[in-house]
Amino acid sequence: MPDAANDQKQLGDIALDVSYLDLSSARAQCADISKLLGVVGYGTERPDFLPPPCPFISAPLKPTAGGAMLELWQTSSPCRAVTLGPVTGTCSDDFAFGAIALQEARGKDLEETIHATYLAIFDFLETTGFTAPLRFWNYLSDITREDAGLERYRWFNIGRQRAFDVRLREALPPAASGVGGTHGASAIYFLAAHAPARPVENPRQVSAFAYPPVYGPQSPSFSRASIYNATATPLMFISGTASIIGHESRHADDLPAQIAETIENLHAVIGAAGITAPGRWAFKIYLRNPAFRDEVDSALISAFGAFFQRLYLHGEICRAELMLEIEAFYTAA
Ligand code: 3EB
Repeated sequence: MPDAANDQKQLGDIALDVSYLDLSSARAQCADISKLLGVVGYGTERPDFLPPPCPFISAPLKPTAGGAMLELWQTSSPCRAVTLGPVTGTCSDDFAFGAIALQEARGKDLEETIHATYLAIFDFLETTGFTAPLRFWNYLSDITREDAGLERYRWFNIGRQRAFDVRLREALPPAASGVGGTHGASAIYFLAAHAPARPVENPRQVSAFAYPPVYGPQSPSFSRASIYNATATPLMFISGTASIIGHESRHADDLPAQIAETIENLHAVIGAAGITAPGRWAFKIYLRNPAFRDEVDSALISAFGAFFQRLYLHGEICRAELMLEIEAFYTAA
């Protein structure tokens, strides 16, 4: 079983799609970048075969299988590159993609860096007319380390929310993932559209933005999932999902139980979104220990079948007791 099972379908009517590919498979896909929104690298810097206009960011996470993997976001209309401040991005008719490699900072400086970065993202969104962020990925180095009296993830949450307070047009935050990098610079990337997605919460969990102060002075600003219906085929973005019930982590040090609880949470949020139609799924799985991979993979196959993409990454989950976190992207087929 390859680390990322991948069926090479044509995009056709699908307005947005992701592929997780190794370098040799990606090479062919990158020959024509006209509909490529952007590329994220895991365990690799920018590949030499990727033409310069296409945005690329190297994420500070490595594939659990070793080697390199690329995440390719493709759409069905032509993409043009747009760079604005620290954001390198693209716009198609329906979607925008952007990425920022962060300067390392500590403590209050980290809060300021995150605040400035999110303000720059909103500048990009306003300038391009893609005013609705659909999905953020936040990969933060040393995410659980304490810096100047506060955990780095908590400084991050304060900086992000300060930007959302003044610039986010929607009442509820978009879907997101927040994961600790294992090497190299922190990175943020995002997808945006002209109209917002509909936020979806998980009935088994307290909304992250309503977490009590025990998790930090500023609760994390993300929705558990969102549904985007403005394209011909509905899309669903599921945020990083872990073994959390209510607001509490469950099953510390019990891998099988954390896997089962995480899958229950995925089912719950899919149910809350009302997704029943068959479609294409892509899962990104963050593992505290690469050795967890086979056990998680068999559980995911039992739960969802083998015909979807899976990308396994070694990352630090933002609570010390959590062993894995799973995010997903769905497009009705
Ligand atoms: C949690 O449920 C796990 O801060 O953007 C998951 C998804 C997590 C997104 C974020 C954090 C974020 O609290 C961590």
